[in-house]
Amino acid sequence: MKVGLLGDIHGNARWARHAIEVFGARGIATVVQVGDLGVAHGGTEIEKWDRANKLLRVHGMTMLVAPGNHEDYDHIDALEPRADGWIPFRDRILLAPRGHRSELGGRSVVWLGGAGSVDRHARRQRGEWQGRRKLWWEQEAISDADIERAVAGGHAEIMVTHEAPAPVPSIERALGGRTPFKAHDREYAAHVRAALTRAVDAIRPAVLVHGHHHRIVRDGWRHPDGGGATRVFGLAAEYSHGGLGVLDTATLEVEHLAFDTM
Ligand SMILES: [Mn+2]
Repeated sequence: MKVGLLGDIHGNARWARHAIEVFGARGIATVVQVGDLGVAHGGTEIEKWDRANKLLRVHGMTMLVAPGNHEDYDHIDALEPRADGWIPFRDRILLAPRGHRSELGGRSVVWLGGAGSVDRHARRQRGEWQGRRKLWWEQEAISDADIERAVAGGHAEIMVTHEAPAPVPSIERALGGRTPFKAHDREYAAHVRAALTRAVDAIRPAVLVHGHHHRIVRDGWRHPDGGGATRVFGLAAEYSHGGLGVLDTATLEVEHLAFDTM
């Protein structure tokens, strides 16, 4: 089974429509979106997501989402989960609660969204300036209860996350150097990443697919006891090379697609 992979889109419905057309042309029926979808509601957001949902329906496609750190979690928390656990943002756009389990092409999958925002301080401040508009949600952080739920089902072959485990050499290299972010926000983000890493260590998936770092990652996370490694594939963000990908569930290989793919 070929599964479409969609990186962070930050609410860009135009890029989402492009992705749906690309995957539709390849006969793909299931799209995994790795968070920072841009969940929002009210005003023009309603029609925007209704239209994206309609396009998914036209292509007979479903988008499965591991929510990120830039989502309206107050809205997500107000949605009623279905009997199978999926949270319907729309009937074709399903959000995975933290620790959700499903299958893709006969492979076991565990979903664990969330990440700590390194720009937490700036988002709170900008929200204040914009008339107390909410730009940061504390529910973005992965809690101990989230980890317990994720780990409870034991091993899974595939893990879909927003944040990446640590360390992943190519991500650490990219994060090195100067940063505009406050030390306590960087510590907070690292703390959330460490929480995710504990879950990955307990689940030990063969493959982990993530977003958040806005870059192509084709790397690995070594199991701390030296017993093996999880292959780590990161998707880039909207309008970038590697912002789209394809996972072959038979081989567990991931292909990153070029920006101009159609
Ligand atoms: Mn993002």
